[in-house]
Amino acid sequence: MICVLAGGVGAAKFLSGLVRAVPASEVTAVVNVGDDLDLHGLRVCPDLDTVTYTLAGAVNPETGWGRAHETWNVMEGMERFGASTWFRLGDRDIATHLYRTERLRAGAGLAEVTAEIARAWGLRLHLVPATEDELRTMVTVAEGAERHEVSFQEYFVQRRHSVPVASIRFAGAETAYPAPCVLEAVVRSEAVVIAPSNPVVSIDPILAVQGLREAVGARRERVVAVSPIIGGAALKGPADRLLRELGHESSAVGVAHWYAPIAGTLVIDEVDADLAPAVEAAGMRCIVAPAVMSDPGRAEALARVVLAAAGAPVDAAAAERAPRG
Ligand code: FO1
Repeated sequence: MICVLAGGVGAAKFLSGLVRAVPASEVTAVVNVGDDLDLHGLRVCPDLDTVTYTLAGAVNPETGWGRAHETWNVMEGMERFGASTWFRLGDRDIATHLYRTERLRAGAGLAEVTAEIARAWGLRLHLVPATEDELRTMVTVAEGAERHEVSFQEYFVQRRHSVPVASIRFAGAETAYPAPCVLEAVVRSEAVVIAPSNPVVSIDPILAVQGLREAVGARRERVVAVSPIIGGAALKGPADRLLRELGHESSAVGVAHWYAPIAGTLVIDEVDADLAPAVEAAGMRCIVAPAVMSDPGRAEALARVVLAAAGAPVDAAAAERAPRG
């Protein structure tokens, strides 16, 4: 069993590669829920849906989130009423939020509903939210002289993450407990992988769930992180700026300092090869490999590097069975 701590787009790409290297049924993805929001009476779980749609081959390839071949009739209708539509829900995407909300209202837990949705898409990996309890990433933004706290999506989407961040907190973390099977996946897996997600707002909200940071740290020698910062920049999203704004170096070395307490190995891209000594000086074993997942084959190759680094067996037969390309 391989346990992967996952955020959104980068993690989804990595998982697509991982399930070509090992049987999907041996993968448990523990996914961030700090981005979740209640909108128009619906529960929206962006990172869970991004992983689901990507692995199902149904994700919008341009954006990396939402459905492919989407239409926006409901959003147009809502605009007529003057409803807020800055967070855009496509017509196909809304089915997921309707179903999830209906099931949650019927008393089902988010883990159970997530498994139903994954199964409906034919996914064989175990997809589980980090917690079923309320946990929300809150961002204090510095707009001009004043600072105020907004929700993650008000920062990420409404403000296009273009405003400086003064601080981040995970509301509800003190009373957020691991969802069913999460702790077991972390403790019993042969390896724990920190996917190339945003360390600040995608991975840390997972580690903020009670007991998870400790459980991962206890397995440090079997924990392998993949740097989402390549050449000092994030391939997508604000990870580089957030690290800087929060006083860290926006580089593979900054990521090493961020993860060193809980992960024994960091995989960095070849463009950062000269940083390997500094990563090792930060206390992590450093592995240099192609980390830009520009196609499923490269994502698979990266996953194989990570598995080898963790000392986890790769199922060659699964690779043979996996569709190429
Ligand atoms: N990102 C945007 O930049 N604009 C949107 O309108 C938007 C809508 C949206 C709807 C569903 C969903 O699952 C994701 C959506 N995202 C949108 C992306 C989302 O903000 C990010 O994927 C995560 O929250 C960060 O990883």
